[in-house]
Amino acid sequence: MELILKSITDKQLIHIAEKTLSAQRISPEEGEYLYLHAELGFLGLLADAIRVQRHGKVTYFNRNFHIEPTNICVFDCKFCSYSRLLKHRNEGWELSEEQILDIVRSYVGKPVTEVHIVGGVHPKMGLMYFANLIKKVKEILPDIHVKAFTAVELEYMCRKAGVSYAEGLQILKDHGQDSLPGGGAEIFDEEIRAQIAGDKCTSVQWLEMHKTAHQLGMPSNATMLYGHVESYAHRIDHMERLRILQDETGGFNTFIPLKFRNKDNQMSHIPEVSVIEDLRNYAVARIYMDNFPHIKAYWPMIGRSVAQLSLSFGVNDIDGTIDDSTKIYSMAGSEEQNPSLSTAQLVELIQGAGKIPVERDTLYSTIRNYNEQPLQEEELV
Ligand code: V47
Ligand code: SF4
Repeated sequence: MELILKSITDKQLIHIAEKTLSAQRISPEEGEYLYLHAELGFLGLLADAIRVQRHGKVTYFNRNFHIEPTNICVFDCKFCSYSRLLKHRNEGWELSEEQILDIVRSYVGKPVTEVHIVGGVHPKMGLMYFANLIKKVKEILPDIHVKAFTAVELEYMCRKAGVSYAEGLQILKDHGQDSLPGGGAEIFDEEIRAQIAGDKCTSVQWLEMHKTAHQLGMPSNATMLYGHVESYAHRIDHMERLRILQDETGGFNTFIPLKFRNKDNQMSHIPEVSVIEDLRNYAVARIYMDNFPHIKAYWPMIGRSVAQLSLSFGVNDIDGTIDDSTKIYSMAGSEEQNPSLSTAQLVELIQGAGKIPVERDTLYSTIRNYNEQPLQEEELV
């Protein structure tokens, strides 16, 4: 790294690299400077140095499945290819409680550790409906970690039920919800948010919901939808607001940059950014988010090859086996039309990138290191 720094003539970049390598936080201006002036190679080396310091070659994944109870939604986010507005509800799906529980039952005896439950915001599926559903999920799979509901869904549920965020989250926690996923954050800048997701919860509400969850002992993740109408300054502003909240609560596990995909939505006229931009973005996120332990590349959205590349640009987690149970990205144009990888395929993908595959639970406790305990023949069936 030092040799490479000597070949760089931009003093500002050298200063940022020195700060980063000595574990000093970079400022929003420096973050924006990286986006504007740093080459992919430089960003990759810096982000990888942080990754190696923190995680060595370890790359985490988990064994999980998704449940999407409905894609009928009262909101109208312009980038969303998945939802069907209430007025087009005949085109959407709405699983009954029994159908949802049947999905859960199909995982009895399988080695999954997490269920991820998110969907459209349906006016008839309220706080107590979901609280009771989670209780029933836990009756079927008592050891499963329930990561459920974005802050957008939670804000609506609490508003409709007439309870505070703390009261609503406590009810869900008492019924078995363990943590929150990171969706619904999009871009916090109020002007951009108004253009792309004007009718759902505000940025302040999103952050308040996660803060309240952390105070109640429910950890969470955070996402950022990038590569549409936002500028680099907006991405830095987004990450800065998260970094400040993380300093206060320490409740975030993972930061997940989500690339905007442009198929079949109201923003289809906006071209998607390049793979180079995806990798630059992962690297800046790793460098900027110094108090986030993990950076995740969500492979169903960027595809397996870019997920492999991202592991050299600061990413140390590639989510889970998924089991073909999410439609959000296939409907938005991802190259992954049936997102499902077996454990053997995930392990191979990570090893193929020269990293060490480690299966984790939702809270990043190690379940198994696959270099030390390789998959056995009988586990491949
Ligand atoms: O909030 C919707 C995004 C998110 C598009 O916490 C789109 O572990 C790109 O948050 N192009 C939901 N993105 C998914 C999500 C998530 C996924 C995996 C893991 C975790 C976690 C969270 O999907 C939405 C929105 O930002 N999204 N449409 C689209 N066209
Ligand atoms: Fe509804 Fe979520 Fe789609 Fe927005 S992103 S329209 S809140 S399902």
